[in-house]
Amino acid sequence: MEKFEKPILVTRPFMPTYEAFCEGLKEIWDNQWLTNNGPVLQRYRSELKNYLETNNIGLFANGTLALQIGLQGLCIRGEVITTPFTFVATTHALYWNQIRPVFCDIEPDTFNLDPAKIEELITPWTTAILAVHVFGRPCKLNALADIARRHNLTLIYDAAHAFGVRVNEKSICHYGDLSMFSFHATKLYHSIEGGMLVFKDPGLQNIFSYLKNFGFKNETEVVMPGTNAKMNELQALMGSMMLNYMDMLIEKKKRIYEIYQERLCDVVGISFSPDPERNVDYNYAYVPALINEHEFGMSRNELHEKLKEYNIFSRRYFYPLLNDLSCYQSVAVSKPLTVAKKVSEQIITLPTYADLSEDDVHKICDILSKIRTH
Ligand code: T4K
Repeated sequence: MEKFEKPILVTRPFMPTYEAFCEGLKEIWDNQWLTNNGPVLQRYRSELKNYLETNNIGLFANGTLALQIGLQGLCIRGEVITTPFTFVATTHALYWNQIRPVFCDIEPDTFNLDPAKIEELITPWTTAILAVHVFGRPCKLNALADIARRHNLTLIYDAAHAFGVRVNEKSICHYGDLSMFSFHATKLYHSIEGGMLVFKDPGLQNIFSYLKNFGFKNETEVVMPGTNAKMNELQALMGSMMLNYMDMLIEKKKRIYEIYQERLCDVVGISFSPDPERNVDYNYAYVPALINEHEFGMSRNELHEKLKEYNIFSRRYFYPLLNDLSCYQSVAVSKPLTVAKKVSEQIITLPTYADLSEDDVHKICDILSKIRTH
């Protein structure tokens, strides 16, 4: 089988046309206003409020800074129960706030924090749960809310992958005390770089605004030692334009996901998570698959390398587990992370992006089947 002529990457950002973006840039040039809560950002914030049906949002330069500021604004301290199966930024945000991460195992089907394993990790120092909707799959929202309520813990979601996901016909941002969304270029929906916090307590609005702008309350008053985490006008323009494409993007990614599932469900050694529950409108942001080495006849790592021979660049999101990274090896792990370890060794995320053609998805499936047979 022929290799792809051009590299097939795990993702490519969707973009409005060059002409349309330039048209939008005119307003920014006319305004001579590039950042610091400019008019395009203000308009974009209103659009997002309508889209998400909430007033309590804050926009940031990226998701990592948003999460750091979210934790800081909520005054989270001590220990936070979180997942080791996520992007490094989740745990980094805890560390930047001098919070100790307590890693908890995950569920084998959703790859999200396992609610059944959280309570045994709660200590007098536990202040919050930081769960991640991994690959946009919603966590067990009711179970987590119940644990948080019974133990008086703040419930925070890293929803970096979950923009566009709805549960019970409302945006996933409405669950928990605070959710962080990443608008990075590699996400289904993006603003080049960007991040958003959505929160329950409207009183946090001012605190987040101060924290992302050096702590300025007005020209002369600095009320807290903030940082610089502002979203600029070009990011806001991209984010605003991209909102118009949300339905199309989800539809395209859904079709790609379905082709992979239909074509690969019979390939021995490759498996997918069960479909999300019926009350979930999923965003199909990623295509994660598990490779069972014994059944597939090749390890996940070998497959990841083999695909490169065909010019296909899959990714191993998320491997290694965070507790195995050199920077987090000193974090004590008190309970086994058996499921997380296994998933992290078997996971492979396959290419998916809006302008990946259906023919190319079929070809990737043909190549995977061929590799399995040989
Ligand atoms: N929490 C979670 C759970 C997250 O997944 C993330 C970010 C965060 C927090 C933090 O949010 P941000 O601060 O990033 O807003 C990528 C992204 O950089 C990162 O945003 C994302 N998660 C993570 C899962 O994936 P890398 O290191 O894999 O990116 P990179 O540069 O290797 O790009 C991936 C693929 O996309 C490559 O094949 C190249 C292609 N690509 C990339 C860019 C940037 C393009 O074709 N065009 C582009 O412009 O981390």
